[in-house]
Amino acid sequence: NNLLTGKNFIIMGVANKRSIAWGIAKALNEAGANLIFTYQGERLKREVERLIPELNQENTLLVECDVTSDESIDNAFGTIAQQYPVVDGLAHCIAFAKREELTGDFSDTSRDGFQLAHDISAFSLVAVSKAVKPLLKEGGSILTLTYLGGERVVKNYNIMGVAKASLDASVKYLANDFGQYNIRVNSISAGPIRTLAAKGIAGFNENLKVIEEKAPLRRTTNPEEVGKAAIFLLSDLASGVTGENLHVDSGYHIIG
Ligand code: 0WD
Repeated sequence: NNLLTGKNFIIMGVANKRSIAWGIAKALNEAGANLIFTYQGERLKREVERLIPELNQENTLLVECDVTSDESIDNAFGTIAQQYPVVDGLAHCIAFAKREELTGDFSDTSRDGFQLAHDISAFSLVAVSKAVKPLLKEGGSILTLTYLGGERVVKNYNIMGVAKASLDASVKYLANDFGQYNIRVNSISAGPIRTLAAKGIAGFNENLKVIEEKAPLRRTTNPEEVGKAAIFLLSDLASGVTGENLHVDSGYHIIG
């Protein structure tokens, strides 16, 4: 389909082919969008470079952006602005917590681990939203990825759950700030998907088994399904939707 032909989208957080960001990239590519990728460091740059030929993109812009650094964010969006005066949207697919804090008691979270998880997983959305706003000259759509562990207690998700709660609230405040510029801000709450980030969470495989047994669709979610929902939220199909969290989780969130 040609839903997004001629539109420019920034995708942050492709680490490898299993990344949810890559599922979103494939869906946006399929819909005709031009893609701009940001990566965290040299190692991930090579990974993204290897993947890009799978898409039918021309001259894809690849920009380094470490979201823990204001300077890196400024440089990245400055570089993007030089090549793309107008951007139509951004997918923020970034999170991090210390592995040792994704197991055991939440009350054992360190000050440092608490701050780091919030900085990379929640504040980064605020910072990149501010940075991309001047490029969204014709309105636009910002999308982030969240998880059920921010709405209720999910075993071992711990500090990442608390950071996701902060991210979810940030979506609402950003949506309210930016609505007057016809910029929408939404999230997708994805069901558990086996990715690099997910490997850090203790007991992740058991969690997948529970989803297969209990979710209304009786199966886990895949990145392609998140990609399809992303097309909706990032396109004009969702022109009336902002501050929303769309669960793409085989329906698991309704199960008590
Ligand atoms: O089950 C899952 N996998 C779910 C993931 C369920 C629901 C939500 N999510 C969320 C994650 O919390 C995250 O927000 O989806 C988002 C994408 O995560 P992913 O696709 O599961 O994981 P991954 O492929 O590892 O991508 C996350 C990436 C990083 O990868 P690594 O694994 O290298 O930390 O976030 C990026 C990095 O590419 N990232 C950063 N980017 C810029 N600056 C930084 C940073 N400082 N730190 C991490």
